[in-house]
Amino acid sequence: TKLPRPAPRQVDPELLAREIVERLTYRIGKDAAAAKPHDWLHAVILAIRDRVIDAWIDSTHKTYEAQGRRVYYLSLEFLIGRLMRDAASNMEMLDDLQAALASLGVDIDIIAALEPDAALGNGGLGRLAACFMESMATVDVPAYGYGIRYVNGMFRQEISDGWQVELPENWLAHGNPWEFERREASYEVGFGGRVDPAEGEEAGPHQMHWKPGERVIATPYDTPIAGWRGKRVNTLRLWEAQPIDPILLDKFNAGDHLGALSESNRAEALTRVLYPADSSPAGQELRLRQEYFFSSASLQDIVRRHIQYFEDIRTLPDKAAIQLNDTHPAVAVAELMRILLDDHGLDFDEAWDITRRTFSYTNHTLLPEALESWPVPLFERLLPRHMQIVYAVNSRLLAEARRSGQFDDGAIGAISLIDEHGGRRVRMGNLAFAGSHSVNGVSALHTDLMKETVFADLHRLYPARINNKTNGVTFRRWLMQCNPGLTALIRDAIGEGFMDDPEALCDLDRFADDAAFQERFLAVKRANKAALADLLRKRVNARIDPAALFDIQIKRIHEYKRQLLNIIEAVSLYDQIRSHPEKDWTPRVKLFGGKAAPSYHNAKLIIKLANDVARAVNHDPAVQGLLKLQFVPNYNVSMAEMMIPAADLSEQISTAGMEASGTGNMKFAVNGALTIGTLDGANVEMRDHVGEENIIIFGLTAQEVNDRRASGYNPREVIGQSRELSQALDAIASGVFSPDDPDRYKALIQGIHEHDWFMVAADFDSYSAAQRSVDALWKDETLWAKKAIHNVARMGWFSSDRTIREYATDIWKLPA
Ligand code: DL6
Repeated sequence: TKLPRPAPRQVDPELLAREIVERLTYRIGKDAAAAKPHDWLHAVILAIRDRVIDAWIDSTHKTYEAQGRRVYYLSLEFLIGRLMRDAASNMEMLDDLQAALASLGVDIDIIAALEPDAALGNGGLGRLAACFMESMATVDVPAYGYGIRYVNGMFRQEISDGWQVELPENWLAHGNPWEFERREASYEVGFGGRVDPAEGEEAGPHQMHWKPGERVIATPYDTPIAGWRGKRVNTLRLWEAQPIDPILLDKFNAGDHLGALSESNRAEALTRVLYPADSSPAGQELRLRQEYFFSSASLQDIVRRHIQYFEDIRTLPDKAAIQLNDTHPAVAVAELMRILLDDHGLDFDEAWDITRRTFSYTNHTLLPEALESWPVPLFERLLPRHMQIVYAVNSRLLAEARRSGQFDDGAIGAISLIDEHGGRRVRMGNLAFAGSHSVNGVSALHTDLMKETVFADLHRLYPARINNKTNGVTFRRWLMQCNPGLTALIRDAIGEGFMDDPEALCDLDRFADDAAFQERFLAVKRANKAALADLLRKRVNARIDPAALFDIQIKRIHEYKRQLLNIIEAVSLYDQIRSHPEKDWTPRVKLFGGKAAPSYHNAKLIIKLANDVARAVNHDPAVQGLLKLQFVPNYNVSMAEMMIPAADLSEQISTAGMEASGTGNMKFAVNGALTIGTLDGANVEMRDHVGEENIIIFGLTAQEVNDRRASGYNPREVIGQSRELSQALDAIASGVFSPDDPDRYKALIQGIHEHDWFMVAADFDSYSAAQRSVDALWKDETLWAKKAIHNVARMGWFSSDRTIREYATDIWKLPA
């Protein structure tokens, strides 16, 4: 029988205003006179959400009816940011919402700014997962995102006396109107305990019985993610850990009030915090517990759904494509094997075949310190059954490698799931590789390097497995929402086609030389710069001139990303301006933003250096108006949405071969900033798309970096040959910028003299020359505008819709 469904709703401002007031009254319990801005925000979100729900239910029906394959995106991070505008815009109700709120006397900008940034991620990897969720819904891929509902996401950064201070970010403080708790879909997740052979006549030879010593409940919270024009709404399912017994009453009654809550506290600690370590594994046991917790809950959920609809576990790969976002969920490979062997009694080879056909894995970094591995004793204690499975898989893997006859003992050791150097460790990258039918990198260069470095031997064994899927970003958030001025201008020029097909932006190319268009384009940029200047004046009391060139580097602080190169170059420029104030310098504002992992000493020191240099430069009357530095505290998704549309120059200056892709680089270019960058990550493909005359490339290539290191790179010699560089380094090392602690930067600068692992000295002169060419170009406003317009026009390929279509066709094998 057909059950009644609500009729589709029209959107018009009057109706919407009534709906908002109704939510305010009956869900929040206030009338308009008593409502505070937070109440309005909640009421608005509920009104948008209710419309999203209609589309959500339709999408779920459509998926069930199609009986096709679904995608499950497992990620320890989803850096989704604010959702209100995103959802309203994708549901095509933003204009009506604005009008509805205006009729109620509510300022949309004021309430939008109150929505907390859902910062459930560190940086690029987590933000990519958020872009992918939106693009999967947009291109009509039936998908679930699975992750953790951290109570405290990425820390809030304050700057105190120039130093980073980390404070907890409490995004759930006012509740989260977007999510739905689904207690009925909870699962138990076990840890520790013992493993016995399964009993009973039917038990297969590989079947075991794992009796965990500790169990917690995983409860899901679902957030609907609406695609563009509300075509499909997918689900982001985030797990929270809860105790089996919230309170141990016998202990409580015996007077042990704290002991009575110990189990509850232990369970809740599991999903309490996001590890704020970017590109390096948090060594803590808690991290492995988090990884297994969310992998197990997600796998149980996927298998339960499959059995419910398709009954036969053997058809899992036909109905489920599970994408592992980096190695954080790699233990899911062993978990699915456990479920197939122990719960479904399959034999080993069949279980392994199903597993491999179900999983695929994306690698996001080649940094050796970021390749996750866990000490065998820890893994064995926490996951005794999974350890057995890893050994069993490994013995078959190594036997296959030996049989192929191509590998010596060294190569066999590199293929092994167990690293035997020093203490024995389980290599999660190798486990993910072995357990997947597809392994992809995130830019062409990164994928090539994966084949040559970390996975060289596994690639020889399985040459068809590695493939490339160059990252992309969603243009809904990173152009249409964050830059309404530019969006309106583009729409005027080429129509609305680019909103549904970002590659249609190429029509804009023909306006690059159009003087009237250039003028409007520059006016939009100036307005965005003025808005940012205004925000920074309010936030940090910064005085910056919107007429100056805005040169921006925003990303996690890491030595390989080379914020240090940028700061040293700024010191050198400062020096030159003071020596030659009569020259025709291009006025520049250098903005920095980003968080450092709390335990990363040099990264925190680089933040302090940026602030020290800023203080000296900004207070020096000799450079007033020509150079200004500002470190913007607490860089996050919302701040990116303000800074990127205001940028003239985008700094993408990592040591070549070290940035897997970058996605900030793409966001800047589509908003009309020119890139100054190395041939690293996706910069290489950006150059190919925008044209080499429209991007400023400098420095060593990845191959040259390798060759220099191999042939005994001598930074002292390089420094000796560059007067500008040696003067800047000496100034920093001798305490010119840190008179209160002259030795503060001695060791940091000494590192450049002694080994310069990140090739700061090697690239300095080339970077500095590139910056002076930027100065010269800035003086030719017409040429600058032309290049910037070409950037916007030619970046359509970097839409995450394109990336997702490639995943869907090549990896998930969904119908086109
Ligand atoms: O693929 C998304 C993003 C890339 O754009 C960055 O280049 C890369 O550094 C980042 N990787 C990580 C690694 N974390 N771990 N593991 O965040 O991925």
